[in-house]
Amino acid sequence: MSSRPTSTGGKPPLYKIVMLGDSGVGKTSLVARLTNPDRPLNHDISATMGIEFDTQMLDTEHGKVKAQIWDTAGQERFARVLLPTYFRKAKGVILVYDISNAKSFESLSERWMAQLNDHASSDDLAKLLVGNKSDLEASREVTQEKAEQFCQEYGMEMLETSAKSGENVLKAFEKLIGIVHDRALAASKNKTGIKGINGSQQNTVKLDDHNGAQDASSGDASACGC
Ligand code: G3D
Ligand code: MG
Repeated sequence: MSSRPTSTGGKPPLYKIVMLGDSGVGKTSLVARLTNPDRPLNHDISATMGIEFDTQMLDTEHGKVKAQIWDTAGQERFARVLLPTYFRKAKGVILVYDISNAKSFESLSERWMAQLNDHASSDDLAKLLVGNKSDLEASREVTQEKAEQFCQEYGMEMLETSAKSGENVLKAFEKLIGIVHDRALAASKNKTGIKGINGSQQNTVKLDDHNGAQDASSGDASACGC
């Protein structure tokens, strides 16, 4: 209905989103599949510690936006001290578990949701639950019903993906970024109110630039503050 694009012409808004979940669930593979869809899954993660991010242009119902996707580089146990940096100015989070690993699903409520609430104002973050490795149906340990219960409890939507086959990978990122963008547009409308009528498109980008992750729009790691 109100599908007026808001980022036509100008610079597309940039939103930081973060990947969360146990080691081995496929976070890095999902990002790699999105940003390099033709690359085989066989990635070589060097022994880097800390955080890395990649940017990707994505389509939403209301125009193109740029997603800056942050991922823990290396072992998640190093992430604790880096969590404040990790969550700083994030607008969305993808909570990933492995459908063939019940423990990775339990970790979401036992560990990752708590960390999320400790370090980010949860209301400000759009969240998406992703059950990865859907190609491993024969070894499934987490039913869709269980995942749906989780979603109801924490107020989010979910998708099952396979970084291996590519199934639903783009859809998952587009879904989250769509929610993030809609929220930003709504917030921008509220903030600009009547005054914003003249230049709402410009204001959308500017407001987002102030609140978002614009400093690193070039993909320059120096801007991440880590
Ligand atoms: P992480 O970043 O969450 O720690 P990785 O997870 O992306 O490093 O992936 C961990 C392992 O799971 C990798 O296997 C990777 O190839 C595999 N993997 C990731 N996504 C999928 C998927 O959708 N399906 C299947 N079958 N495997 C997947 P290795 O053997 O390299 O450790
Ligand atoms: Mg990883």
